[in-house]
Amino acid sequence: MSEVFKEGYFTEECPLWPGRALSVRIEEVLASEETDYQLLEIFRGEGFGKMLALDGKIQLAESDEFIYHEMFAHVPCFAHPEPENVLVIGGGDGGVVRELLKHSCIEHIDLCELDEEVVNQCTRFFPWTGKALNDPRVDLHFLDGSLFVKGHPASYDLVLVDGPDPIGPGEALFTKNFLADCKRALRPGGILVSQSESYLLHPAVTEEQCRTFQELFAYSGYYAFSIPSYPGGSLGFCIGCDEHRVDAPYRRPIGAFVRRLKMYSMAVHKAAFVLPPFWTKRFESDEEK
Ligand code: SPD
Repeated sequence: MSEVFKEGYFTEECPLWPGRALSVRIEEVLASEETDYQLLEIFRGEGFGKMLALDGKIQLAESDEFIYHEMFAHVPCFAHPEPENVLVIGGGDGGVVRELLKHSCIEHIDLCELDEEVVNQCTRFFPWTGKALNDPRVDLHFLDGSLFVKGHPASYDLVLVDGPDPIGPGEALFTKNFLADCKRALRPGGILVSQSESYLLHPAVTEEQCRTFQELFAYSGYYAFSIPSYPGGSLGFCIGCDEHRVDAPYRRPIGAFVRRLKMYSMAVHKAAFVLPPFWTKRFESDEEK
């Protein structure tokens, strides 16, 4: 049993935000195993429902995963005129794939997840996300995303990097080399999105990621949203495209699609990119400050 299960609580701590912790009272431990790559734990947390943690870091909570996954999938999908072919790196819980599959224009998704056991356990304990991975439009690849994308032909309309924190193996997914490889796998007009932590809790990590996206793409941005199950209660994604802005939708959800969304709307898409001056000033030139 993990050290993070102490006195009936799961506690997440991280050197990226020292001296602070997020604790959740455990109602029931459902799985705890050392896979070939990491410590995987699934438990019921009071107020959050079933939760997944990898190496002591919360990845998923039943109560609010829709916030993360809708914002991750629909912002780039609706910013693109007609995405057909998509690569997801990480995301073995299936949540982002579930949201991508709501777009009838998407014909094919490659999902590259290092740890097959994440898919096995999520399919068992989180069928509402995991079962999306059985869709015939999805191909699963169990290998390191940085190897999969290196030298890959420019064939994707969207590349989505559902990375863990930039500590240990996850660090590679935050490097400029890796993100440049992801960019090279995009077709013209393609969009790259990457989990970029909370600008409130991890400002240095988010700032560096934003600068990398600015260097790589003609148009880039960071969008943020509130989500209580991650430390700091917020998270965000960097997004980049070489052909057009991505901070407003190109298309809009209509009809039955609107009823399948709990988080995403056109207004939420645009609002998520609006950030306060204490943050935007970091990116102003000396003359603008
Ligand atoms: N510190 C928050 C890291 C979130 C990482 N990814 C979550 C995976 C959900 N599909």
